[in-house]
Amino acid sequence: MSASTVYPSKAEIIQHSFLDEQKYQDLYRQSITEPEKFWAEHAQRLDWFKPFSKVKDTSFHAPDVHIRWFEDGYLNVSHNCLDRHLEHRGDQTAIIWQGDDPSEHKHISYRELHTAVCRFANVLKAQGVAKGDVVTLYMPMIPETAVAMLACTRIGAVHSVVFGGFSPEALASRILNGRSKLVITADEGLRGGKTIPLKANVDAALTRSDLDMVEKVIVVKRTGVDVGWREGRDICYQEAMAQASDDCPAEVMNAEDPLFILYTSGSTGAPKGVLHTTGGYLTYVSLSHQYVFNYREGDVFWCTADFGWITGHSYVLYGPLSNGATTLVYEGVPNYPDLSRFWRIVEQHKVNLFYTAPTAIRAIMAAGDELAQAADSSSLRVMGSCGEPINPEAWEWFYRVVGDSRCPIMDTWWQTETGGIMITPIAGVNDLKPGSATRPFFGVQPALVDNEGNEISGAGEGNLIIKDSWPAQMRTVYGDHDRFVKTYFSTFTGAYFTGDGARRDEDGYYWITGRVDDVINVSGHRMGTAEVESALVSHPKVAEAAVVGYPHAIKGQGIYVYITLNVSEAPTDALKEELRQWVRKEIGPVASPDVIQWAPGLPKTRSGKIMRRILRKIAADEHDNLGDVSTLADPSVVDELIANRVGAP
Ligand code: 6R9
Repeated sequence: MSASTVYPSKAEIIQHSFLDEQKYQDLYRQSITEPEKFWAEHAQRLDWFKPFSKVKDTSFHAPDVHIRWFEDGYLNVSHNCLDRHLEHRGDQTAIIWQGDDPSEHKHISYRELHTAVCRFANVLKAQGVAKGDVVTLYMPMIPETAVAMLACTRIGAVHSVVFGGFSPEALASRILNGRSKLVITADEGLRGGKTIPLKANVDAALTRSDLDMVEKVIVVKRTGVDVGWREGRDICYQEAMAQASDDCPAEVMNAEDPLFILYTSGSTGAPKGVLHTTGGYLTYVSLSHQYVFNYREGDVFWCTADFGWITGHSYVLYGPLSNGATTLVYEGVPNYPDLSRFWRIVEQHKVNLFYTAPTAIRAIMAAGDELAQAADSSSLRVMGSCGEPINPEAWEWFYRVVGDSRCPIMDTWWQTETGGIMITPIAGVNDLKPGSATRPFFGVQPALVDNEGNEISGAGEGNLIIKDSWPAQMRTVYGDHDRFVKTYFSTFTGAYFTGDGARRDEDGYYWITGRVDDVINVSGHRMGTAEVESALVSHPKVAEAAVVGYPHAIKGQGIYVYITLNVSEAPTDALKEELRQWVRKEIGPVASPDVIQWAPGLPKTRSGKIMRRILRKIAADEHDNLGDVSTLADPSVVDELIANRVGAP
C-alpha cells in the first residue's frame, strides 16, 4: 500500500465483518461481469409481491438512454420498511427522535410507525391522493416527515421533499414543476432554538396565481404557534390522524414505478427534478447501508442529514428501515446548545454507527478537542462522511478525537442522481487513506477520462464517469427526458458523466477532486452558480453578476459574488446587505453570498463569455497565477478586480 498515512479498517473492532478483502474482490468482480446474477441474488433481501424475471435493461447511449431494473417485479417500499418487520421486531424502536431541545426525545417502535403510516396513508387517500400523484413535503426533522414519506410510498404517491431552508419562491417553483395538488408542512420548524415559519412560507408560495392546482395543505402542529388558516384548504395533521383508520393495505407497485422526486442543482438552468423508482433504489440503498457501515441487528444508526436531501432519503429513512434498523432522527443543528451536541446525543442514545458531513466536523473541530471529549462516545463502531471532499486534517481529527482511533471512517462519494453510495470503503475490509473515498461499491464501474473522452488507465487524474448502470440510478429528469440525456450522457459517449473530477492512485483508490462544472458545494449543499446569478440579476439595480466558489475553512466552499451595478446606482454597504437579503428571498439562506465585490467590469472573452477561471483565482487570492489572459476583450478589468479584492471571511 502506497501513500504516507494509511489507517487499517480495524477488522477487530468490526468483529463480525461481512466480508474480507478476498470476498470483496470476488463479489465486486461478479457484480461487474455478471450483474444480472449478482443483482438478482441481492434483490432477494427485499420482499417481492411478484418476483421479477428480468433484471437489467439499460443503455447509456444517447439518444436512446433508458434505465430499467427488475422491470416485471412488484413490491412496496413501506411494506419492506415496516410490515415485514412486525413479526420479529414489532416492538423494537424504528425511530429515535431527538428534538432540538435536549430534554425532548421519543422512541417509536416499528408497530407504532406502521400504524401511523397506515393512518396517514388513509388521510392522503381521503384527500383524493392516488397512485402516481406528486405530493410536496416542506417539513422539519420530525417523525411525521418519515410518516408522510412512507405513507406516500404505501399508496404509490410520489413524494417531493423540499428542504425547509428554501424560500417560498424556491418552494413554489418545485410545487409547480411537480404539479402537486397537496402540500404537507408544519406550523413551524425548530432548529438551534430558533423557529422557521414553514406554514407562513407555504402560504406565501401559494399566493402565486399559477399554483392554484394546490387543493389541500396538511399542517403538522410542531410548536403549536398560531398560524394563518385557510378554511377548506388547510387540514390539521393531528385531527385528521385521530379520525383515520389504521387499516391500509400496501399498494402493489411495479419496480419501475416512480418513488420520489428530489430537486438538485446543475451548472445550467433551474434545479432538475431527479426521479427515482421503486425496486432498484430500495435494493441498492438497503445493501449499501448494511455493507458500507457494517450494520448489524440491534445497532443504532445515526445519519445527521436532513430529509430534504438525498442522504436523508437513502440513509436516514429507506436504507436503515428496509434493514430493520433503529434510525435516529435529529431535529436540530450541531452547535446548539453548544458544539458538543452531537457527542451528547451519541452518548445518550448509544449510537453505534454515525454518518455526518465534513462541514459539521470542521465546525466542531474548530471549537477544540475538549467539547468532543466531554461526552462518552465509546458506543461508536463505524463512522462516515459524505457530501463533499473531507480534508485530511478533518479526517484525522474525526478519527483520533471522536473515534478514539478505534472507528474506521467511511468517506462515501455519491450524488442525488446516484441514489446511493458509489465509491466508498467497506467497514472492516479495506485500509483507509484520509481524503480518499477509496474503491467502488458493488456494481459500480467508475473510470477517468480526459476532456476528449479518452480513458486514463492506471494512476492518473481526469473526469469521473460511470460506465454502466447500477440499480439506484436516477431514471430521468421529471418531465424532461431530453434534459436527462443531455446533462448526463452527452459529454462522454456511452457513459454517465458525474460532473466531478477525480484522481486514482497506484492502489486503485479514488480521490474526488471536486466539481469540474459550475456547481459549488457550500457546507455540503449543492448549488449552481447560474442559479445564484440569475437571482442576483433579477434585482432591479444589478446589471450583471458572476458567482464563483472560493475555499472556506468551515463550509468547504464559500460564495463569492462579483456585481456590476446599473450605471445610476451607487455601490454602498447597505446595497450589499439588500442583495444578500434578496438572494435569501429568491433561493433561501443556504445561497446567501459570503463576499460581494463591486465589479465595474467583468473579465470577458471577445465573444462575451465571462472567464470564471480568472474570477475563481481572484476570489481564492491566487492572482499571481492567472494563466492565459490574452483572450480577454479588456485585460485591464482584471487589474481593477485584483486591486479591489475583498478579503474573504
Ligand atoms: C450525497 C450527496 C453531490 C456532489 C458530488 C460531489 C460532492 C459528495 C463526496 C463528494 C467528495 C465525497 N460529494 N460526496 N465529494 N467526497 N465523499 O452529497 O449528493 O447533494 O447531490 O451532491 O457532492 O461533488 O457530485 P449531492
